[in-house]
Amino acid sequence: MKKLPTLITCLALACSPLASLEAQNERPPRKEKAKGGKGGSGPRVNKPRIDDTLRANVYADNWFKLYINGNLVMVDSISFIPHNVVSVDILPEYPMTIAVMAKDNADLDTGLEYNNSNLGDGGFILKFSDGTVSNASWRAKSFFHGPINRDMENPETTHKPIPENWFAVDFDDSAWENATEHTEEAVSPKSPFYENDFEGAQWIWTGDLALDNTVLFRTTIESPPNGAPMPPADWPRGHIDSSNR
Ligand SMILES: [Ca+2]
Ligand SMILES: [Ca+2]
Repeated sequence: MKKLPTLITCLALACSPLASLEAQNERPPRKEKAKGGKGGSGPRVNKPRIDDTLRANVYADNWFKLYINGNLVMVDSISFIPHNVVSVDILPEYPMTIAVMAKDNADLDTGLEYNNSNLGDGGFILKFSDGTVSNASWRAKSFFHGPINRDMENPETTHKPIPENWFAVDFDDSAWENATEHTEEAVSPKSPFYENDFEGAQWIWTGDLALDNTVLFRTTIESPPNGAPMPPADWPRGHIDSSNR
């Protein structure tokens, strides 16, 4: 019987979805590190913790890479099939410019797949745990189209050069069209999609799900869409140099 009050507390508070949300927003104070403890020397730095990160869920038919504020943070590790969800933890940074290259599986010369026997289609969807979702407010532009006029007998394609700085924060995407939202039926996602949280997100592409094969998307998120507090301005924002140096 001694355990009962603990159980009731759990049922009433911590186990309800609302309570767990509140618990996330009221994070416990950081433990002060004892002087002379393990770690580097120097002035105390307000460092982010793992529970300061966002969970990013992304699914692309067939492949994507994603930049946040000019830094590469996600790459689909499976180039074509099976279709997969990529989930990573990212440190929020607002305003947050998200830039995505998404590719349908398509031969660069014919626009077809499976040894030029098939016309495939694309699709992209994203949700971050701060409430960021893909939708028609994003900008989109196709850089690889074909087969032109769906001609599978004599397939021809067009390519536009991809701007060198397409993922930069200050890249001008104002001439790009808005992304087109597509139905789940049209994209027909495979099983991993249903095992991850994409609630509220929309499937996006250009207007042509079948013939536009390489699509760039961009959007900027000014503040957490779910109303969460802005991250501290004094978090260290260093970036690892991934070159072979
Ligand atoms: Ca295609
Ligand atoms: Ca495809």
